[in-house]
Amino acid sequence: MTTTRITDELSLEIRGAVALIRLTRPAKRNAINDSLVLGLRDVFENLGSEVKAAVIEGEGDHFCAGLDLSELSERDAVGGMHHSRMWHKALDAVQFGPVPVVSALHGAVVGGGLELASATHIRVADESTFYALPEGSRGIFVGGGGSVRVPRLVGVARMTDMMLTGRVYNAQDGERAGFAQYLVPAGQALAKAMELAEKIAQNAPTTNFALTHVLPRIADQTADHGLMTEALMAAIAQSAPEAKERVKAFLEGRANKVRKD
Ligand code: 1HE
Repeated sequence: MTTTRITDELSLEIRGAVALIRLTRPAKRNAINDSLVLGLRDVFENLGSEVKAAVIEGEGDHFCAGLDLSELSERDAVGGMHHSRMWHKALDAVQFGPVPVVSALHGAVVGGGLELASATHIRVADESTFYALPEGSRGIFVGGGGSVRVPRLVGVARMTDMMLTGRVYNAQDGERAGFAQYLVPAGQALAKAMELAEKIAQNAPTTNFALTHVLPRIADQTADHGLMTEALMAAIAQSAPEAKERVKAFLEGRANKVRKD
């Protein structure tokens, strides 16, 4: 296990085939300043080929308090647009990077913290988690991809309500609404996220690519175009030697069966 400090606010630990990326700014509730957002982009653009899956977590009592509001006041409109585009690049690097990403959530997952979580592919929340978009009450708007990604998780109506009224979702309601796919007891999000990431790391790389890069594009296409993209991806996936070997293993009784828990 090696831990590398990426910036003052971010560290990277390699645990076998899983990269564990940690927000390390607990005194400021892991609020995301420019250094942190650029660090996130750099980490995901430079993961080594030994890494097959990643986990993001936050140090301290909260996953992330969103944008560092202390950096907001100096920007004019043009500066604001470039700042938002910088977040877009960084969170695109998370969503469309080389590996599937699991976020381990606890405490506040708010504002830009929710935007970061929604750029990951699987969200595991513990019972202390809460979700909010306080941008509405601060007189601002989301700028880190939230208007694109959050409605895809929970719908436009819920996001509108959260921003207009300041509504906060607790962990249980948040899971039901679709913010997280997994809900675990307090303190267990990281362990569950690592378990899932280790499993994901064993998938065929073509499958992981199809799910992280192709599926979201298909979801944005018309049905007719989506079905064509699906056919192309299906043909590429099934023609890979690894797919043939995995199917053969099942037919010969050497692979796992599907079992309910
Ligand atoms: C911060 C930030 C921040 C905390 N920027 N400094 N996000 C928000 O509007 C959420 C603002 N934060 C909160 O509501 C609360 O801090 C929490 C619920 C997350 C945590 O509460 P608590 O009681 O544990 O901590 P605290 O005492 O409020 O904060 C501890 C310190 O962190 C304090 O600084 P200190 O120097 O007085 O110790 C806070 O000022 C600091 N801090 N959150 C800067 N966000 C790409 S666009 C995205 C747009 C957004 O994300 S807007 C939403 C911003």
